[in-house]
Parts: sequence; C-alpha cells; structure tokens
Amino acid sequence: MDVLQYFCHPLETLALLKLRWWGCEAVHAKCDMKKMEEDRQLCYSMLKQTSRSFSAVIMALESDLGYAVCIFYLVLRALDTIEDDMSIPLDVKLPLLRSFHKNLHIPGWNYLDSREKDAVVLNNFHVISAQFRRLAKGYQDVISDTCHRMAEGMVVFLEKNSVVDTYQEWDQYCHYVAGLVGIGLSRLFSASQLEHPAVAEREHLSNSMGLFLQKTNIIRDFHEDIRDQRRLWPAEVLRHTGNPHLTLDDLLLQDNRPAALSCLDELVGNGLTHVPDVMEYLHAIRTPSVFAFCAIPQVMAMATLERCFNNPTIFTGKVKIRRGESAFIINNCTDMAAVHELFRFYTNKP
Ligand code: IN0
Repeated sequence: MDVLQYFCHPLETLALLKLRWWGCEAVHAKCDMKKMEEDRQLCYSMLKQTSRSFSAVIMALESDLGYAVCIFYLVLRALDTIEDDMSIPLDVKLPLLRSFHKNLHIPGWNYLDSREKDAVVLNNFHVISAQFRRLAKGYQDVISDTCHRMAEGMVVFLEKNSVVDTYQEWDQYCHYVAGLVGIGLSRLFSASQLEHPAVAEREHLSNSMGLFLQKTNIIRDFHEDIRDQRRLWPAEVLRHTGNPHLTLDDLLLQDNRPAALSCLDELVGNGLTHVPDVMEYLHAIRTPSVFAFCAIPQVMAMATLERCFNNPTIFTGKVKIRRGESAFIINNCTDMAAVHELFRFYTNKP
C-alpha cells in the first residue's frame, strides 16, 4: 500500500528523498549533538522521541532560542501527559497540575507513576528542569508563567467534568492548551531579539495560531478521543443538526452518518475562521528559521483540515496526511509567497 503511494505521488517521493539526503535550508540543524554535554543531549533525544518530524524544525532555530523552545516543548509535554493520564485520580491530578510550575524550581523533582506514551518526560523531569534553570531569566519567566496559566485552565476544565458545550467554551479550552503556547512562543521570539517586540504584543494573533492547530487536532482525533472517553467537539454543533437527542458518541454510528458529516463540516468551517489571523501573524515574522518553525505546523494543519472535510473516515479511524506530503510542506515553507501558494492549493483542492 505504502509503496504504491510513492509511485502515485512522485513529487512527494522526491520531497521525501530530498529531506532524507540533503535536509533543507530551514530544517538544517544549527546544533551539533555530539559536541553537547550529556544532559543537553538527553533533552534533544527526548524531543526527538516525542515529536518526530517537528524536532528538526525546533533544532533549526538559532541556538539560544532553539534550546529555550526545546525545553518549553518538553515541559509542556510533561504537563499535557499529566492532564491526559486517566489513571491518575482527580484528587491527585488537580493539586499536581496546580503546583506543576513550581516543580521547575525543585531540583530532583520527577514523576515515575505514569504509563502514558510520553512518560519519558515525566520520568526525566529533573534533567529538563535543571536545563530550564540554566536558561536566560527572561525565557524562564515565559515558560513558568505559561505552565502556571495553562494548568489553571486545565483545572477549570476538569472541574466541570471535561465538558465542552458551546463554541465559546471550545475557544476557551483551546486557548488554555494551545493559545497560551502561541502567546508564550511569541514572547520567546521577541525576548531573543530575533523578532520585533510587536510580535509578543499582538496576543490575539498568537492565540489564533494555537487555536488553528488545536481545533484541527480535535477534529481529526474524534474517533480516538471518543474511544478514550474524551469528548472535545463542542456539543453545540449537535443542536444544529435538528435532532435534539443526538450525542457525540452517536456520531460514530453508521445510521447517523449524514448528521455526523454535517457536524464535521461545520467544525472545519469554524477552524478556517482563524486563517486570516494566521496569515497576519506569519507576515510579521522576519527570521527565516522562526518563519519555518511557525509556518510548517500551520500548513500541515491546513492540509489535515482539507483531508478531514466531509470525510467519513473521521468516524471510523485515523485521517492522516502522507509522509511525502509532510516532507513536501517542510521543504517548501520558506516564505510568505510559498505559504500563500500552499494554502491556495489546499483550499482549491477538488
Ligand atoms: C507547538 C506548535 C507550534 C509551533 C510553532 C508555532 C506555534 C504557535 C502557536 C501555537 C503552537 C505553535 O506546534 C506543534 C507541532 C507538533 O508538535 N507536531 C507533531 C505532529 C502531531 O501531529 O502532533 C509532531 O510530532 O511533529 C504542536 O502541535 N504543538 C506545540 C506544542 C509546543 C510548542 Cl512549543 C509548539 C501542540 C499544540 C497543542 C498545538 C500547541
């Protein structure tokens, strides 16, 4: 099956080979792993384990910003792993989330009881936090403040039984788990002086960058999330189908396929409302490595939304973009004109 794809999409196969053999300008690692001290190496290897394709884009950032983003990414993964871990009872999880940001300053703190797939970042949190404490104070404050605010939001959500009813609540949830990441990243870019201070000041645009990614993930992962008892589509969408008794779980049933597809398409439409902000944000980014870091996930999200639109596979399994398609996007997100072209391609796809 996979082999056939390589013949059907020759441009993507070339993109994969190009990425594999030559790397590319934007994703050319500016750091040499072999020359680093052991703990730094361990952090980069955890980054590679937790985000396969994305780690190269982080490592291509200029060194001190790149390392701050690497630590930010690992710390966020640790927080997210605690939130996701259904084996931790709520009376343990809530205090753990509330005090999470303080652990960044407690030498030796780690968490060994998680069985989640990214548990490695919790098991080795003492290594991550020691590296965190060596970052510039400005970077430390952004990372700690983001964790604090995000964990507060996670607690609010868990306390109302993880229910997302209205679109407003959907935006609120996505703000906590992804919009705040965008706001934090923009503050890191401006603090590094690679980007203008205005990038950090326009919080609404940074928030939209996160919302576009997170809404796309939530739309794509519907089947897997329902299986794991997570109901992250806003229930409001069900009321627009005209059937007041329909539940999110019902959308998986074959008989409800037309209603399910109309809900899906409405959410894709809602996700797309963030695109103008995404374009405005990217337009302001000056440094090529920062531009690639920001643009690649957004274009991948656009490709994913296109694949999700009116696609019944959302209700039976996983919708994915091909590896070759990802490689093509990674190789081509070089400037605003290229990003426009890619967005145009995905919006006009028959
Ligand atoms: C991210 C974001 C991310 C990157 C660049 C700019 C951003 C601006 C605002 C918000 C988020 C931004 O990107 C990653 C992408 C990623 O991890 N991709 C995965 C693939 C996948 O399907 O999971 C990979 O393995 O390559 C992202 O999804 N998130 C993220 C987390 C931390 C940081 Cl520092 C940056 C997660 C999320 C929830 C969307 C914010």
